[in-house]
Amino acid sequence: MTQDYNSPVVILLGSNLGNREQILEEARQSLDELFGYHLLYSRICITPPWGFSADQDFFNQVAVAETWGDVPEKLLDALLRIEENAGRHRSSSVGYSSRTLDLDILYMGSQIIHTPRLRVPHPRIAERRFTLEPLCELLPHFKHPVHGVSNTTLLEQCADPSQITWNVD
Ligand code: A4P
Ligand code: MG
Repeated sequence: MTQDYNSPVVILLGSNLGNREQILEEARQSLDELFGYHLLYSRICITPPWGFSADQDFFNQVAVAETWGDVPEKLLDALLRIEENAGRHRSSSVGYSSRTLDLDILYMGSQIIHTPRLRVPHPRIAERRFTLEPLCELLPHFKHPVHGVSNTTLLEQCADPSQITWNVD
């Protein structure tokens, strides 16, 4: 069971541009290749854009791997390459913009990482229902290493009013 993973690496997948379902499917294949086995995936949820407005809602999903054996920045580099392969373009405008694929590292076990390129746990987990809902599907009991409470508690305390729906195949 996922809850028994000692040091889970948790990644949030997000897409609100292009064929979102296909983009996430290809991203899952790339993540499985990167880690060398089939990761655990939450269901896909459909979520309104958080923090900006956009034409399409997001498809969000959480992936859990057992561990990452290399330096954390190498995982970030690999995720950036997967984003680029999905046609991700970063605009120079300030604020969020629509994207074919975004891969965010939510947790790397209980590590706390603050480097110029990487912050783990992802700093905005507690504020976002689009992150907490799929996260709780896989790791309800995992304790946030900074807040010291479980993902379920974070979700219960989350003030985000966003309406989340689950994608039905
Ligand atoms: N970076 C630092 N820490 C991390 C981390 N833990 N994981 C740096 C991944 N990257 C991390 O990211 C900017 C830089 O963050 C990276 O180069 C990396 O060095 P980016 O992908 O270029 O920019 P971004 O995603 O637009 O900005 P940011 O601040 O990462 O935003 P978020 O937190 O990713 O939020 N609404 C819904 N419904 N669903 C979404 O998925 N996503 C966002 C983006 C906004 N609203 C959304 C969603
Ligand atoms: Mg991001």
